Amino acid sequence: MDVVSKPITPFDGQKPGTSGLRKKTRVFMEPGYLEAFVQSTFDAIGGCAGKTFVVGGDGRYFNAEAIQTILRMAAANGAARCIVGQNGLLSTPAASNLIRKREANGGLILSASHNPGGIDEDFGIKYNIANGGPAPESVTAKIFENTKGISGYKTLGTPDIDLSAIGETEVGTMTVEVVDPVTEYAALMEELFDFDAIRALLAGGFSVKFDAMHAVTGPYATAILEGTLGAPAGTVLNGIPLVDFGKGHPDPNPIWAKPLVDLVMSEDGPDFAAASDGDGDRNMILGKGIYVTPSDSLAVLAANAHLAPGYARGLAGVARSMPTSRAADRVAEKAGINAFETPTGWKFFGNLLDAGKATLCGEESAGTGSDHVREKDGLWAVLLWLNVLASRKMSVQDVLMDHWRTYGRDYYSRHDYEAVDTAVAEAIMADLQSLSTGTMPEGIEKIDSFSYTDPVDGSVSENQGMRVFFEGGARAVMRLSGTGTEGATIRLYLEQYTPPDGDLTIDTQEALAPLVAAIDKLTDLKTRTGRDAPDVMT
Ligand code: G16
Repeated sequence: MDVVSKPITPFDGQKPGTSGLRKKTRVFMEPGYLEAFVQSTFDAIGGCAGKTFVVGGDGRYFNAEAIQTILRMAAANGAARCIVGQNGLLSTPAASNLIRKREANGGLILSASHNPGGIDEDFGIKYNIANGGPAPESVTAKIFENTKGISGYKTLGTPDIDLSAIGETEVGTMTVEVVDPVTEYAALMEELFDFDAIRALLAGGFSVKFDAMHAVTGPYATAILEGTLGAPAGTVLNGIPLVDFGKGHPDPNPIWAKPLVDLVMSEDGPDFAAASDGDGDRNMILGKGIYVTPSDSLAVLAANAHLAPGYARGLAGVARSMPTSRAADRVAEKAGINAFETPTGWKFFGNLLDAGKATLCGEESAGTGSDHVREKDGLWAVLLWLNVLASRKMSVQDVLMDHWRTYGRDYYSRHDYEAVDTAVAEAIMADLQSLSTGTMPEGIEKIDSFSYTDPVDGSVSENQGMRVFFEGGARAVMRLSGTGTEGATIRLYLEQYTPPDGDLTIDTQEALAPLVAAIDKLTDLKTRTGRDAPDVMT
């Protein structure tokens, strides 16, 4: 085996964000760019000698080429085995599951999640550790340090490996094992959920549509929903993964999955509909005539998870990211279980799940998951909802109303201002920070910057977003996205609680309008960004 050492000079800005390194595809295609990051990762984890990795991605443009580069580099760095999804495909939760099931040392996942794919769109890579979850900040910080001083990388001069056939191939001294991307994941879902009950629900005429958005969940949803559970053919929409996701944004929210939302809002729409994103870790849940916000979805699932066999023994606790609404906390309080508030980023849930402190986790950004893997999981959320509906024999709308009548309703929305000039965005945040000290403006109880101390390892993460607490209990949060690839994205998260005996059916944006006005007065957001309205409202 001829290991080749190639010299390179460091690239600026290879700092992993909320979820790995995300950049424009053309940036990743610059000679040596991907290699510099991958070698820095291998060096940060103490080398590859004798190790096993899982490698796969969401199938977007450059996925296939990047995997070949990674396999050659892993072999040259001494790895023993790489387990790769057939044709390079693995959803993020399926990759997490494979890392755990096969006791791999880690995994490299190629995705820019819900961002569009294509040569002029986005690409990304992240490293997951042996528990199947995203590398914690201690590891990503080391990777970034290494990128700054890197001088070369190791590779092999071998030809591309055929990833279309299941089986094993040798690359130098490393074995490449190509596996079916769906099999292990589907088996896990069958362990967790009452498939007989879901099958009976579907057989009884309960109609479902699942929009895979031309992304990676297509094969998973087709095999499980239409195959094992017997939903009619055509239940899965846009089920073939495409390198450019059909030129869409594979982002399951009411803007980018509008056709699906229109469908459930129509007279003859399905009883239940859902969508997942580029790499299969996000979800959107809809019922006939209703959109379930991710924060409510987490709370409803927390209150009902015991109806699924995998969670029948109850939950140890529920964790949510700080900007997620406090609906889940109300469920935890009533049930007498732990409630945790973490910074944005699934990596912060890893320790809580490993330590058995939390069982369910969720984020406002359409992510829900549990201790079955160490990533959020789109299709898992869909199956848990179906299990709950099969067991309670109620519509989505009735389940939600019943929930609000029990716990009250947290009216909630996120407003995004995208591609804002970075200096302007940073100045808005800095000014808000400076308002946190001194006399509070009228109507505001407290402004603070969220910082988190991990209850398991004691690590501290500071500056995780500005929180504004209003008199009367409303809350607004402002932070800059860590996943964008162009300028800055300002995220404004708005939340207003109404008790069970209050008005539970106000239009969300109407309910939150006074809060939007108060924040605009406080920050001058619209004038400073030059926008009349947000680009996205979830
Ligand atoms: C990633 C992270 C999530 C986070 C989301 C948005 O999701 O895994 O934890 O909530 O980004 O982050 P930000 O607000 O910083 O843009 P995904 O689905 O993009 O991998």
